[in-house]
Parts: sequence; C-alpha cells; structure tokens
Amino acid sequence: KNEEAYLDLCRTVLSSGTKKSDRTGTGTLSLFGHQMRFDLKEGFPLLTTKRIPFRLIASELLWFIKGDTNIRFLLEHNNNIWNEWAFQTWIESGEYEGPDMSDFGRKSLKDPEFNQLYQEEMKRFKERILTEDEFSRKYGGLGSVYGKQWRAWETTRGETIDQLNDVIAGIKSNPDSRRHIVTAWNPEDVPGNMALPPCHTMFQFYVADGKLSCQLYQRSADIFLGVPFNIASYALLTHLIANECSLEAGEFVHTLGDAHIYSNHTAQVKEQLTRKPGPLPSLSIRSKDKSIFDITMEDLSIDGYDPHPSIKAPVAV
Ligand code: UFP
Repeated sequence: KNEEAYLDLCRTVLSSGTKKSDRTGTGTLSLFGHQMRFDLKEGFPLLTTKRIPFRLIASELLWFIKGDTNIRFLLEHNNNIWNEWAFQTWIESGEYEGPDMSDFGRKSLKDPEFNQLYQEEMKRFKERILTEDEFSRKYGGLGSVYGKQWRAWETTRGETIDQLNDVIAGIKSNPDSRRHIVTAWNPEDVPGNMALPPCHTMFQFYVADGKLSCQLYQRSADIFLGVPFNIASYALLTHLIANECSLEAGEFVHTLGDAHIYSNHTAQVKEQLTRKPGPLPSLSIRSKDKSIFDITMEDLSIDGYDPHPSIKAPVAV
C-alpha cells in the first residue's frame, strides 16, 4: 500500500542496510536494488508522515517538461532547489568579484559567519538572475540537466531529439509498444559536463486497460530527503502524460539502485517511522484539454493534504 511501501524501505535499510562510505564523506546505510509500487488510483503519493512541499516538486517538473534549464523560471516560482548549481558557475567565473565562496556548501553549514556572507551573495545572485537578462543568460543556465536531455538531446550529427514529445506521440499512436523510454543518462556528458550526473537515469511508460503506468530507474537514492520528492515528481509526470494521452493514471513503479540513508538522517527517519500515515491527498488537473507543454502551476492542485509536520535534516554536499 502506497506510503507503506516507502516506510517499509526505511525499515529495511535501517535493519539490514550495509555501512558504506560515499562521495560526500557523510557515510550511509545502503542497499542495492529495491522496488516500490504506487497505485495512483488510491491517491496521490505525497507522503503524509512528514510534510512534502508539492509546490516545489510541481514547478520543478513543469520546468523539466518545458525543456528549460535556466533557474530564472524556478526563481519566478519561488523555487530555490537548483540555486547552488548555478551559483557555483558564477563564483568560478572571472566576472565574480565578491568574497571567496569556494566550498560554500560545506562551509556555510559549519561556519555561521561565512554563512552570513554566503546568504548575502546568494541573495544578490538571485536578484540579478531575476532582473538582468544578460546575466541570467550567462549564469542562470545549468547545461545538460533533465530539461535538456528530455527535450533537446544532442546527437553526434548536431541535431536534437525531443524524447518527451516523441514518447507522448508513441503512447498515443502505438500504446502497446515496449519502447516508450526517455533517458537522461548521457555517457557523453557525464564525465565532465555535469556537476551532478542524473539520479533519475531513465523511465518507461506502459499502457494496459486504458491506464498509463510509469517505471523509473533511479541509480542513487537519498531515502530521507530525495526519494519523497522523486516519488511525487514522477507520480505527477505520470498523471500529466496520462491526461495528455486521454488515459487514466495507473501505477508508478519506483526502482532504486543504491538506496541509502545518510548517517546524519537516521534519527529523523526513526522519528518519521513512529508516525501513523494518514489518507493520501488527491491531485486535480484543471483545464484537462490543455497541452502538457502549456500546463502551469495554476492548473494543478492537491486536495485533502493533511500531513504530519516536516522534519529537518542536513543535505549531504
Ligand atoms: N539524490 C536523490 N534524488 C534526487 C537527486 C539527488 O536521492 O533527485 F537529485 C541524492 C542521491 C545521492 C545524491 O545521495 O543525491 C547524489 O550523489 P551521487 O551522485 O554521488 O549519487
């Protein structure tokens, strides 16, 4: 049952995960290969055992769907989840003349005085992205992130492939096909061009009995902070594509590679496991006949969401 699938994953990793070191130096409990199923008929899988900010998930997904890779759209929606990646390019550029911001992720967590400086620089950066077109073109772009790979995958012949549009056309014209795949993992880009190689490496759609299902292969999964976002994001994508193709939403199948709980998240996970899940909310899409590429935040709403309070935890950087 939906949320239980997530809580079971937490319990399994806590009780039988392997201690494993990782890129961030934090340390994790980890297991390899796990699958959860969410029946979208039973409600929208936005966890109720802690509050998950649907607004951030939805505006990020609409940004991917548009093929946008510039954080200006996110900032216009008061969404700050990708700021650090753009800020990094800015401070490494020759034009940046402020205080030394190297290793700002780690330093801002440890050093309150530095954090103050960092917050001020970040505020100035965001303001310029929002108000200066030239600056935003130069420093707001994130390069080969999801939006690019989904909508404008670059071929060796210098053409682009619109994977998302093609997969939608395929679902409409040939629903039984076993080739409804979008891939974000581009081996040509991964070694140098990407600060964070895609975690959601590929997804596939499946149509049966008038319902559209989606399976995601996620290579790396931060169970406490990342996975609840990822579940909601792909559940929403499944609904939006189903709506676009005049199908009902079926299941979201979430397959994980390295599924891990960071050592500084275990107390929070245990706290969450003491909470009793409530009924799942429901998603409504207004203006049902709008194209998926024109849907805006105003067209989406979550009803009946009454979660337990959010739980804070440090992001591994
Ligand atoms: N991570 C997620 N979901 C995401 C995302 C990142 O769980 O959507 F963007 C986590 C997984 C991992 C870290 O803990 O971010 C990425 O690090 P690495 O590239 O070393 O796997």
